[in-house]
Amino acid sequence: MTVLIRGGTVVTAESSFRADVLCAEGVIQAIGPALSAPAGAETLDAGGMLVMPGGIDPHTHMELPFMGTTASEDFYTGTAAALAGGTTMAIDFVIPNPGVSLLESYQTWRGWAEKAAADYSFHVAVTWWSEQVREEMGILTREHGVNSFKHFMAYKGAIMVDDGVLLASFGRALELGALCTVHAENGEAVYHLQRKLLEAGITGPEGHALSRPPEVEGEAANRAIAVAAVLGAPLYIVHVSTEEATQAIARARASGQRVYGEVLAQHLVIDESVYRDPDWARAAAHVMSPPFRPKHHQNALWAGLTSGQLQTTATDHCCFCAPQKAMGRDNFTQIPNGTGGIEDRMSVLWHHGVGSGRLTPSEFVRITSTNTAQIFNIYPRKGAVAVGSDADLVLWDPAGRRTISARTHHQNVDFNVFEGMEVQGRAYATLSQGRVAWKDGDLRAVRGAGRYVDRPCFPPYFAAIGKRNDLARPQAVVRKPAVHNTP
Ligand code: URQ
Ligand code: ZN
Ligand code: ZN
Repeated sequence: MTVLIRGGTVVTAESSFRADVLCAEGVIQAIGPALSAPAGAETLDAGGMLVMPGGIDPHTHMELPFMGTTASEDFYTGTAAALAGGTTMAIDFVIPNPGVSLLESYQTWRGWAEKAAADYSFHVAVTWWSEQVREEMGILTREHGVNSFKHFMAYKGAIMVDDGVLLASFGRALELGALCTVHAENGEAVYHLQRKLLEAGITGPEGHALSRPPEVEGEAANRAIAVAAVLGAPLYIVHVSTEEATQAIARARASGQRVYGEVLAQHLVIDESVYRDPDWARAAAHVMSPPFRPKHHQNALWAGLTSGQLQTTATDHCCFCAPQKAMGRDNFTQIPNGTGGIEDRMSVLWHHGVGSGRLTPSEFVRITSTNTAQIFNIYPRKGAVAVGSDADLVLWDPAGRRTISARTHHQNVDFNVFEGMEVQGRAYATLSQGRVAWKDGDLRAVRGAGRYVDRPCFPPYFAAIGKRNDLARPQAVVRKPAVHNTP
């Protein structure tokens, strides 16, 4: 398959420039003015459009077994919907139940993901600790291309881990050259508040937000940062939703600590008023953790992205349909947590980010693709428009308008948290491995075409960390043996 993208403006994390792009055999073969189309090539007219690296979503949960049910989006439908929105790769999560082998769980998730229509990779969650976990982390990094390990500081009684596990696991990951990520909410505080709210007779979705106030995220973010600092380990905090956590990350980064922050498209534009919706199902459809926040937190998150204090954007795409959400009809703690967004992230961020002047087109590319590729060490294979990079590209129509709706989206869920949102900026065409998978409303996703992407350990920033830790290493003090003057 050879595709010539003609007449577009290439936008990278660094710059924008007019150039044609020639793709063949799954990679970018040439970039330059007035390229000629080889015989048999498909030519895409990109006049008036931007040619950007395909979006990378570093946080999804396709077909996740969770809270007594399974997320409704599977690896095929979810990656197909991603392609329709200009996202060409997802990094999903292997989440072993406590006590279950990480390696066996990884093989299970690999099996599920074989149906994917676009490239994918996996963070692996450390949900318990033992010598076996330590050993399997090594095998996963050495033999399976895993370079990131997730830790849930929430979900007490299920997948939550304590500080002892954080210390052991962060230390092990540091040895292996792998990055640790955290879901930063104080799970003990959430559990305590859940009990108090239920005792007070608050059972509706509003209880979910009340049980997870911003302080619960702020405390956990600070604690995870402190644990990482003690060990000299880098840290990545997923779905940062509050001013408190944003400030914690900014303080850590200002001190020279290597901490990265991720923001969900949903948390940037939806606020906690959704939980006061008189319609129970609509309120419950917004139950996710961390919950949607009072509006002022959005300003902090946008400022974090504009200033570079927060680096990546994601969706935490974890979908549950109305009957599933209704499992918590009488008790908000039993509403499966999760919302979707993988198809709409790019449009929402372009409209509210670039359209509002908060982001330049290059900054948009940085936070939707390039930063994620660099942090998870798959750059420039991914997240770049460069000769030799994978031909994962989006032809972005900055003038294209659409109204987001569950009635028209390709996601396998009966609700869209951005329902009714009118956005300007849309994917006109999406190339995955150099093949046109989406073009002007025509979805040509191929089940099983997606590849598992190995992510090597020791990203470039680990070398810097190694030097910094060596400098900080405590030196043994050699003392002369005490001399005792015998009386
Ligand atoms: O916590 C997560 O990231 C997973 C379980 C998805 N659910 C959610 O509410 N964010
Ligand atoms: Zn989470
Ligand atoms: Zn998640």
